[in-house]
Amino acid sequence: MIDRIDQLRSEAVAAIAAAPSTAALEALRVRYLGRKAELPNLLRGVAELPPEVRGQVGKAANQARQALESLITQRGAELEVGELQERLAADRVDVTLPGSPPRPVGRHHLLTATRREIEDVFCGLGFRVVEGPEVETVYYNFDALNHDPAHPARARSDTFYVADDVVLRTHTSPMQVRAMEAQPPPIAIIVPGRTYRPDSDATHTPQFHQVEGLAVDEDITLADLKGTLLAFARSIFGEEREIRLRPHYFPFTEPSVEVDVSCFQCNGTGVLPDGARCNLCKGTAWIEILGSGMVDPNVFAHVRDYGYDPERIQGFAFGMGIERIAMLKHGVPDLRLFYDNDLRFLEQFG
Ligand code: 2U9
Repeated sequence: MIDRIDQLRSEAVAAIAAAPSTAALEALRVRYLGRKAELPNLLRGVAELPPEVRGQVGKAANQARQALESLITQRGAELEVGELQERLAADRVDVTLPGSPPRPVGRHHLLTATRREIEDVFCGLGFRVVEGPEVETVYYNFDALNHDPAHPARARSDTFYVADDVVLRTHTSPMQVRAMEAQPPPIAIIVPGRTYRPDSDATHTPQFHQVEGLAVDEDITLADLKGTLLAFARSIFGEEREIRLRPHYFPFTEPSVEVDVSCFQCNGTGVLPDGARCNLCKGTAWIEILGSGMVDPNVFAHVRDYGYDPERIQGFAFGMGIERIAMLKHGVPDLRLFYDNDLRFLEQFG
């Protein structure tokens, strides 16, 4: 009987030491120490054994049971540690990973990139960016900007009318009037945004984009206008550029000028290195980029009550088409490319 106990004990010791998991260990515990197992059964029968072997067998069986119990406890602890490590390794979440699969990064449309570039230049010169409504009243779009009641731009054929006194703004100038109503001088703002005119051909789309600017103070002169626009032209078209002002007419400025930049293809010579006439400036050495002028006192008269006394203050204003600036700077041959959404065009920029 002692031999059997020793045999059971060594068999169980080997199996417990090799148990691959806590589940397998539990199965071994049932097999060797469970209610129906051989060793406990033997222990229960010890009382019925003859007295001369009772003590020896009881002792051996008891020691075997205790040894197996402590081995199982020890092996169980080992397995639990190992299994916990495995679970931790398998379940680990890397909180530094992106929350969702990375998407391809997009790019700015060339018109957006150009608008931002223009905004950057004027912000650097102390201007603030202001935006306003695209649906405007006739008062802000025309009357307050010194447009004669018979001005041709007011015609139903030249402006999108939403109602008799409401239009899609034909320029961003209305917002400059609103900005003056909101703030006394000095003021220096630029107003980028969508504008609308019912033109549609190779060089006009019914919706286009403008940036207009306005600077008003007691001592603003045409020299400030020229210095500001020279800095702008050089930032956008290159530090070697010059500008020139040509007399013009706009309803809201007096005097008014059109502004040219020296041609950046032929370096302001009108001639290409091979002697051919420059095709960009058509041999004139200059390229028109925008319109501007000193704000007409009649415009200030509309905002006199907001601190703009035409006798005390003066200012300059300018306006440019973002499409035109982008086409010139990047050699875009056709305005419609901006609106076709052809990726072969869009992916060349930004
Ligand atoms: C106020 C007073 C004056 C804004 C100005 C221009 C000249 C101009 C055109 C450029 C090309 C429009 O996009 S375009 O067709 N604009 O030439 N704009 S001065 O003058 C203002 C604006 C607001 C209160």
